[in-house]
Amino acid sequence: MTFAWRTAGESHGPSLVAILEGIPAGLELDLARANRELARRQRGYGRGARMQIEKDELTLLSGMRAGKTIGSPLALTVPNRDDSIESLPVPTNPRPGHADLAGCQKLGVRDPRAVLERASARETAARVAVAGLARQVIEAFGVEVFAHVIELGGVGVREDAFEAAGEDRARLRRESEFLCLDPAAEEPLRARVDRARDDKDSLGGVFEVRASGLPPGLGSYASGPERMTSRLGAALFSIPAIKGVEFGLGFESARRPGSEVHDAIGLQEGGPGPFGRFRRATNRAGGLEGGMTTGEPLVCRAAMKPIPTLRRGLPTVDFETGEEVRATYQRSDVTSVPAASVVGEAMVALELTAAFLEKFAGDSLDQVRDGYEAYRARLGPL
Ligand code: EPS
Repeated sequence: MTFAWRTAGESHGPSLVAILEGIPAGLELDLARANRELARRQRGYGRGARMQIEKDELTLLSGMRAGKTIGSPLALTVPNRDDSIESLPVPTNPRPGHADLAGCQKLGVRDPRAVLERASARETAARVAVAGLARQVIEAFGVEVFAHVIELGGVGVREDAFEAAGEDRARLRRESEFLCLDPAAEEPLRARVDRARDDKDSLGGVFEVRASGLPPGLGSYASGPERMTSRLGAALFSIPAIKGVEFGLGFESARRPGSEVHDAIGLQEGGPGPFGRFRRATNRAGGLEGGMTTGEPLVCRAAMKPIPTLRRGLPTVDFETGEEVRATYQRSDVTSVPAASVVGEAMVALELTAAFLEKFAGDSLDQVRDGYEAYRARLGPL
């Protein structure tokens, strides 16, 4: 079965739901692993009242027997505690920056709730649940995907935060209110969010996603849409509010001469490593060349705009009166960049899983492993 997933559900409907197919049979699935990701998505300093209400947890309805996948579609739900969709007021004006106005025009209605219930970033909880299951395939082959916040409201963490954190990174991120890796940045970040809250404003930021343990050759140089760069870019841009994505040096590579951009190819000391005998002294490409993974760590960053629901209400127009008014405020987050980093990690993990299962296709995990081992063996002399 081809790898594919889809979500459904409104922000204040009874439940978010998702179907995931193409996971090979015989994978031991750890549901708690996925629920930990859901809990992490709810975290972060600057989130609003909704996260106090919800306790996102998935229920798996199909695709598993005796703790293992059976090769059939996995169906899951993440119920909403706030399921008040039928009683919530209809906003009389569209919020600038949200899907409200273009969505109303698209549907030919003056009911932003018809649009915002699905356009809300609440949908990303379903994606995190799907990824929390799917990524267990690539984790079984040693692939680790890790996201952390590197900037929020213009306040940055130290540039070498990932390297400096080393093996402590999971702990540092767990202990951070911003899911970042620089303890010294916590205080200025908190102050920045407090100031925005006092100003009745909202804040965006940047997160970084890294993936290690990837074999070279995932993706394709042969067709544009199959390039890993296209696929990962689309995956990250599919997250609401993402305005920019870069890989490796990204925009900076446009400013440098070629000799300071490309990663020289050398030989590994001590013979073939897990993925052949070639090694890069640098990884400015961020683990992608020619639309394929290089075997070096994948490094990508995504920029998130501030949430468009502001306590101070941005200028807009009332649908009924045609008068210029301030957008209605019900509740929202001051920032959800930490949550977005969890979603970004999930989207990258999903796309890598898809590409991995395309290259090493198999109906069972054993068959996938056979393909993977044969590929690795061929990389030995290469
Ligand atoms: C979200 C739930 C929403 C928002 C947020 C994402 O809850 P509510 O709208 O009921 O307060 O907190 O939605 C947005 C940021 C947005 O722009 O729509 C969640 O679960 O992540």
